[in-house]
Amino acid sequence: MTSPAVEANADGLIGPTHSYAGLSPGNLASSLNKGEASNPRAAVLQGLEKMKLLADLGLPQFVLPPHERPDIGFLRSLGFAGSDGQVLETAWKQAPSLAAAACSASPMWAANAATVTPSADSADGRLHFTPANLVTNLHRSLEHAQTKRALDALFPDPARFAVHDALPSVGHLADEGAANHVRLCADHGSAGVNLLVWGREAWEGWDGPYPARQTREASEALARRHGASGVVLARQGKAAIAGGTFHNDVVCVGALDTLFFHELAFEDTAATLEAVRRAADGFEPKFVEVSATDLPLADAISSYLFNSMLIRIPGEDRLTLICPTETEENPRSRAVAERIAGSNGPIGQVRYVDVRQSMRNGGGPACLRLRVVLNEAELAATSDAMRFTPALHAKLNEWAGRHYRDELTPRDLADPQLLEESRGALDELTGILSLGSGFYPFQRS
Ligand code: SUG
Repeated sequence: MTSPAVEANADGLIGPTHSYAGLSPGNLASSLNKGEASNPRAAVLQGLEKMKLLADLGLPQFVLPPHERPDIGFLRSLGFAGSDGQVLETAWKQAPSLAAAACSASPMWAANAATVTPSADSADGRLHFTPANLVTNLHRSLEHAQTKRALDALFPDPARFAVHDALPSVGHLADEGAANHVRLCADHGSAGVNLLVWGREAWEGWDGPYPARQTREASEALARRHGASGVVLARQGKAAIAGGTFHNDVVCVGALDTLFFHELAFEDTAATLEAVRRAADGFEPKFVEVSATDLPLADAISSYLFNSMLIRIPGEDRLTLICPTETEENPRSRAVAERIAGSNGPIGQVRYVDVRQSMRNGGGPACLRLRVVLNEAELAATSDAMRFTPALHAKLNEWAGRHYRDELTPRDLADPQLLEESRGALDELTGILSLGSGFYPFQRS
């Protein structure tokens, strides 16, 4: 069934504990910047500017609230006791790695929030979401329950939206959400191809230097529970993972009929492209491949050319690639981006955005957003209060200016005062985004 639809973005609002704690092995930027001071205020403002750009270009834009961090409930579940401040202080003294996990602002990377199947592709005609269990990294495994709450708030009508629980939190079903999913289609409202990229099989012996974060079994389960059509499963390139491609979206992005990817993205490129071609119903997919000669994998990863947003600006024929400024600063990456935009292929324009604070943790423009295809009735059924507008932008800028620090070292995360500041910020945000009382755990106790 085809009905007119648009692609909206829901971005993770960057939280007050944004920091560089080196929590993600295999994510080279996270390891490289471990221990550096961060600037949470600059980070959240950069994220808001990106949302503004997309909203100004005519794409519906939503805000997903940060999670409560430090996650005192998690630390209590591990036996730390006393007042909330004491829990935090003792955890930092006795188990700093657990405490660091409890403080991460990682829910900002909304591409990992969930896997999304638009209603045009689902068996029951609803729009399906499965929050990702993110079990590969401890700090990220704490996200899915609150992510579900946020998605329930943004997509409240169960007749139109199915917000599932995460897959069981076990390594066999390790799932990283939309970062390993690309949807191709003739237009957003018609049936698409759902390319699900996995890194390892649940029972295989994994011997790579870095974790493969998505299992084949998890990807299959997502497709099954969403009743997704047009499914293509593909194995991520092992060499890509070994080089620091912790999610497929570090080396691949797709939109409408176009798949833009690095030569090493898939283990078997020819078979993957052939399967996509076969699954495409009523359109001819366009493949834009970049060779390792033109752009060595290491440059692709440090400059995040492929972690760009690929969008069609309303009224334009060709696609626009929204890259991070790091792409512009890398001569090889920039040359590739400009050559592609200068050719007469499907991508006609490149723009650059500054999301440096997030980039230093391995999160580019594409990581910060969850794409959701919505038909008119679905768009009308979303939460108005979570829609990004100039008025909300002004409010959030002012709110961040009052609540966020402009410098945070990993050591500051142990400060009970930061806990109070963060809660104060989130309490006020609950009202701004109309999230309802008890949205955050600290509001319920
Ligand atoms: O899961 N970084 C995130 C980055 C996620 C990027 N998302 C996508 N590619 N879609 C991760 O590795 C680092 C946190 C730290 O080290 O403090 C972190 O979690």
